Order: sequence, then C-alpha cells, then structure tokens
Amino acid sequence: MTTHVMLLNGPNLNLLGVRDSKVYGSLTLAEVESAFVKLAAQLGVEVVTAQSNSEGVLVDRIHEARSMDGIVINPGAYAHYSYAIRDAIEAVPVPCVEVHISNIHAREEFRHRSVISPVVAGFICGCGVYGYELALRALLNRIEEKKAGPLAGG
Ligand code: CA2
Repeated sequence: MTTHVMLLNGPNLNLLGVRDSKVYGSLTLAEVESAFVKLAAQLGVEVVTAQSNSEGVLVDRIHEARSMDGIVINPGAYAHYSYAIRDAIEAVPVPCVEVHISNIHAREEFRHRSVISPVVAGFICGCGVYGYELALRALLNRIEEKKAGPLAGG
C-alpha cells in the first residue's frame, strides 16, 4: 500500500526565495516542495503539500492528515506559541516530524521554545532546507516502525 504524507508549511514560508533572506536561503517554497515530492516519489511515497499563513487553516490541514500516514510540518512562528496547532497534532493518530530551517536555539530568545515539539515524533532544526529531506526520511522510518508493530525487532 502506498504511503501518504502531508507536508505543511506555516506563516511567511511562502516568502522563501522571494524576499531576500540570509537566514532561510535562496530556494523558493515551490522548489523546496518539489524537491520533497521528488524524493518522496523515489521512495514510493505520495505527498500532499500545503502552506498557510492562518492558524485555523493549518489546524484543518492537520485534521485532514488523520487519513494519511504522517506529517512533516514547519509551523513557522506558530511553533513558539500555538497551542491550537499543538493540540491538533496531539489529536491525530499519525506521526509528525517538526522541521525548522534555521537553528531556533541560536536566535532570539522567543524562538528557543517550540510548544509543538513535546507532541512530535521528531524535531529537526538548523540544517537549512535539507532539514525537509531529513524530516521525510525520519518520518518514513517512524511509519515503518509503526507498521512493524511494538513487538517487532525482538
Ligand atoms: O527556521 C524556520 O524554519 C522558522 O520556522 C521560520 C519562521 C520563524 O518564525 C521561525 O522562528 C523559524 C519564519 C519564516 C519566515 O520566512 C521568510 C522567508 C524569507 C524572507 C522572510 C521570511
């Protein structure tokens, strides 16, 4: 059976590669999404991508992902204060990997904390847009482990 993954990007990430940014690199969101979809296809995975600047839309998308196998999310600044997104991730029974392009711990203090990270299966930050590839690979590994069941591996 084909594995289905949702790639979600939060507020302002639509500006990737469009607005000048030393922090986030030069690739556009469309380029990041297409590299992700291409890698996923090579790994036999189908992807739905979405970006929104709105918290409620992101919550709706997370709810939609309950019929899928997993989520990769860059929640943008919502990571630092959105209990609604945290609750949505906790509510859906699929693994989620959180990714941040920049190293949020090396930036302003308000970015150091993610309120989402306690409810995700994995957390990647500071690896640039390569983090999306790492997140996909980590998520697939988690999905495989889940399919194998709690008794697998001895
Ligand atoms: O490092 C990340 O991926 C962030 O999630 C990016 C968010 C930021 O609020 C988080 O603290 C960390 C902001 C994305 C803004 O993207 C831009 C891209 C180009 C130009 C301006 C903003």
